[in-house]
Amino acid sequence: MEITNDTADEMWLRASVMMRRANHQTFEVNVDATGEDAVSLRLRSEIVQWLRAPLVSDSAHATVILRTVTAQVADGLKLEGPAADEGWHIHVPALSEHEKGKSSDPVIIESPSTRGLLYGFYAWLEGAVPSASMKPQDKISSPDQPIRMLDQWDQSDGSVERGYAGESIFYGRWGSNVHSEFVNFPDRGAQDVFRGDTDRLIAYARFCASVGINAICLNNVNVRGYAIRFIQDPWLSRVAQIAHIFESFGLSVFLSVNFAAPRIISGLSTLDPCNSDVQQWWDKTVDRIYERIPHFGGFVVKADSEGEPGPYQYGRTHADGANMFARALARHGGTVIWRAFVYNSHTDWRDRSAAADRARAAWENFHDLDGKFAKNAVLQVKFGPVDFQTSEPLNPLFFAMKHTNLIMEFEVTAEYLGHQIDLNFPLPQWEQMASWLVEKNVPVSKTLGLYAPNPQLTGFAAVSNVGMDWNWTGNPLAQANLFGYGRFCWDNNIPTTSVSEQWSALTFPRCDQDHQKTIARMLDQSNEIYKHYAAPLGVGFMVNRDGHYGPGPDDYEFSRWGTYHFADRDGIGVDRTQSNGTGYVGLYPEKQAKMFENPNTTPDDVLLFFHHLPYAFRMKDGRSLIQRIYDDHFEGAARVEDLIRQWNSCKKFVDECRWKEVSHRLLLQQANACEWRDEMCTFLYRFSGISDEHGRKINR
Ligand code: GCW
Repeated sequence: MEITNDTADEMWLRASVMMRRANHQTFEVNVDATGEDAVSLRLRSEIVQWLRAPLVSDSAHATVILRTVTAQVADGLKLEGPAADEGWHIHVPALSEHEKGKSSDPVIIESPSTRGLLYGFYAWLEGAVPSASMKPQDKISSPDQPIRMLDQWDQSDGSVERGYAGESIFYGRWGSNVHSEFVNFPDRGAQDVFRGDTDRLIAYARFCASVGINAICLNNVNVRGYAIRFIQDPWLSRVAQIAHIFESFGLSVFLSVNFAAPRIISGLSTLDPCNSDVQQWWDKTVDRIYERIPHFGGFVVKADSEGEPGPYQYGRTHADGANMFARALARHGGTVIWRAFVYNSHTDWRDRSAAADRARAAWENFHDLDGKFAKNAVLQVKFGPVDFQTSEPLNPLFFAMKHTNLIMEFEVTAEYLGHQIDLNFPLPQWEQMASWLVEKNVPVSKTLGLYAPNPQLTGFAAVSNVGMDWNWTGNPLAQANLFGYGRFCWDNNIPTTSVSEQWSALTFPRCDQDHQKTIARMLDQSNEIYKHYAAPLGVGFMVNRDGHYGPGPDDYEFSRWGTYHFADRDGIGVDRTQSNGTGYVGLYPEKQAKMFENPNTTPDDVLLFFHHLPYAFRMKDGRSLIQRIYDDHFEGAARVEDLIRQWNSCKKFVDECRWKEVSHRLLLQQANACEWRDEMCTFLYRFSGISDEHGRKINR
């Protein structure tokens, strides 16, 4: 199979693809991963395809050598951390020697594992593109987190929950463009099918591996329809085919399961996780999965949340629920990932008590269970306590769980961040969240897993943003978000600018360096710009309820979803203080609690998350709260024009297709930003009666 599929965009491998096409250099490659396991086979085929090079058995004459070594890769160079075995060391000889093909000084890529060799190979390939330097050097790198996972919210009918890039690349509907051999299951008349576009899945798996992603969950956490049956044949055999592709690129494959599957599939009368029939049902199911997928990663479970079934119905805890799956999976080395996104959506906006504060929910449901989860169970906690908003403080559960394996969850998909229409590169947000964990100079790479009972079971997961769109992500620039996520999982402290510049150089290799930097700058500014014109200062959920794009300041305000901003004639924001509010602040360790209790020490970004403040409240910069909100919204909208100007300056360096697609979306973003500005300013002016000091015109 060819590396690129002409119908698919090459994302950040574009530069490498171009290099490959133009390359007249001849390589001779020696690789000591000679086994027949899936990763070794894939590594060898990737090398042959990318370098158009023969594999030679004699390393003495090779120009590129890939070899497995111990963590002590070279004199004085050692791979470290909980995922050291996935790290790599690359030795690049001086360019001139290498060009002359001096076999005495080959490129050397080494790692303790074949998976690490694959990562090292891509890293070398990316670094070897003509625009990047190819100085003689030794580079050594290992991932900060052992779990670097993507969650697909793809559904068996081909739709993607919160997906903004077309249909699922995995599943489709009968009659749409799917390969017929994937359709005819003996389940008579099923409309939902596996798409069977193997080329696209291979391409996606390669993108994931090229940025070090090592785990993937293949279906949405809301497990509906035929997806409930993915754990059984005949669906399981299709899942196994997909799993085989991803495993060959070093990704462990997970499935989301429905807690009620034993009843739905086999008619069991109870789902009580402590009932032996239920346990046995899962044991058998898991056994069958491992017969088909011997390296299966495990399950992801959303229970007792947003209408999904769970252990509460049987008077059991989430640890009871998780441990039932953990027991079944442990016999095969699998893991259960249990989501902490559990809240009661039936609240009343008039109720301002602690019990009605949705921000407390994850903590209330889980903090007591610390230490009660099985060793192969991981708790997956959204970064913020509410729901992937533009600005939230770090979920206090990260401080409370001292004996539990933890994953921090993000969205690469832009659910609340502009639907991949508005430019929004969220790396700064992720880094900020992770940095909150840093204490006493212990880096995030260590703090997240500091107390994990199993240091191998800690890391990040994020909802992916790809679909069948020609460019994978709807907005070609949103490819950077996927790339950035991989880089961030690998190196938790990687500076935003270095990621955006790297991505832009790899993705726009025909662009000159200045304009590559212009594109990178657009990305770097984008998250801040979006935050300026969306819900102000961490108050959250002013988004349109119908799909979460654009303003809807009242949409959630009087609903039962428990996400309120409480704007009224006197002020805006949620009082979560200990002295006067819901007491949420008290869930943090003392240092943070002290900072959040006082509006003058609370970071502006999350000010209204923690405090209900009068419009005249003096901000740190001397402006009144209301003026600051007006100013931010005007500034945010104006800065979108700036983005448009910057993109226009790139026109002659970017192919027409991508240029037009991005231009079109920037215009939509401009309209969206103006709508946010006008609606928010009008909304708050109506309540406060306080005019904008600058007398700017609000259009509505
Ligand atoms: O943010 C909310 C989304 C739901 C999602 C849920 C979750 C998969 O709006 O679409 O459901 O979070 O994370 O479970």
